[in-house]
Amino acid sequence: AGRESINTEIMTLTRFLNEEQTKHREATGDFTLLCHALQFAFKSIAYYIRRASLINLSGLAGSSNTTGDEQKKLDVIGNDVFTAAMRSSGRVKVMVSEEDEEVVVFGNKPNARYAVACDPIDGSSNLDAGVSVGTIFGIFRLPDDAEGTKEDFLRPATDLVAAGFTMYGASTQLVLTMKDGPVNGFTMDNGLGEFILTHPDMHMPKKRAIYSCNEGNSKYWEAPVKEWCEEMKNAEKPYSSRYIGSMVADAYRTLLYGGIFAYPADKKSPKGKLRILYECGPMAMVFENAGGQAVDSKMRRMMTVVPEHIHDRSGIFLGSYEEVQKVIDKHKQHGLTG
Ligand code: P6P
Repeated sequence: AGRESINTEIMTLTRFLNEEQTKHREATGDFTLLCHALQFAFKSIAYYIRRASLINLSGLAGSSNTTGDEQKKLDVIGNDVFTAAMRSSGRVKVMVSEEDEEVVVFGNKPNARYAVACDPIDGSSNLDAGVSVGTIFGIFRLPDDAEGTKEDFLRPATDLVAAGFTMYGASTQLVLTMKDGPVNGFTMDNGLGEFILTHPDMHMPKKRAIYSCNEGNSKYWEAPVKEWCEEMKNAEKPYSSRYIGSMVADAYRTLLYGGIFAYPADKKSPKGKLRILYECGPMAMVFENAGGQAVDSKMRRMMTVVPEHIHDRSGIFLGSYEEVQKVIDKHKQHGLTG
């Protein structure tokens, strides 16, 4: 009597992953171990991001990454933390990171059968402004005899066994999906130090009058993209525009509320800006598994696009099924199809 009603059945990420494993008879537990290492990386990065302003970790680190972006100290820390967690898991043979020009091969890991692509801190250019940033990741299973080379990553996102992203915002969110599986959202409970399942089996609204793109690029856009955007703005009930400039934040809102996120390839960025392996591919898998769709600037299903190089970029339209369909139909009117 009078006992505080406590929930003894909290579904933590740890418990979720263990229960996932029992669903697969053949599971060796390697994937579960890898996901626990991922979980630790997300907790660590969240910790450093939150302390950044306190101990002046933000600001430039004086180095720059593969694309010449000024690297912020947290970029470097995020990459080091993530790489260390993958190495210590003993289950990852090779890794691609936005912060490393070449693949990172983890030597003498006899049980390592996974390849992980990640952007440790996506949106980091917004860090000093307090905008939500996040980690985007995709996990490939390797053939048993794989050496662990960049060729292991030159595959379509349909090969991914899992993908997802975190968002270090007002709270720390994790969105995780397995191949052909549901999309599950977790929220970090700082008291418990655990991710808690708060958004089980996420399904996007089929349509929503919200568009998210950097219209500052519109003078460079191809005709179908310009027409698509103008039609939304001049609709009977005009669309709302929401653009944060941090992919994880724009993607998370689009996943929850519906709408469409677009970063088209254009005359300024003919190959697009966002990276196939650790931005477009993993996001496409999350959105498809949540009932949405994702295409590149040639209207090809994003999950079928194969990068030629590990840092290749692509245009992307990502969002509610019917909203992306509008872009596809507009391109069809112009005789451009996937
Ligand atoms: P723009 C952040 O720098 C990023 O890589 C993504 O997170 C974001 O969606 C995009 O670039 C923003 O690009 O050109 O609109 O500033």
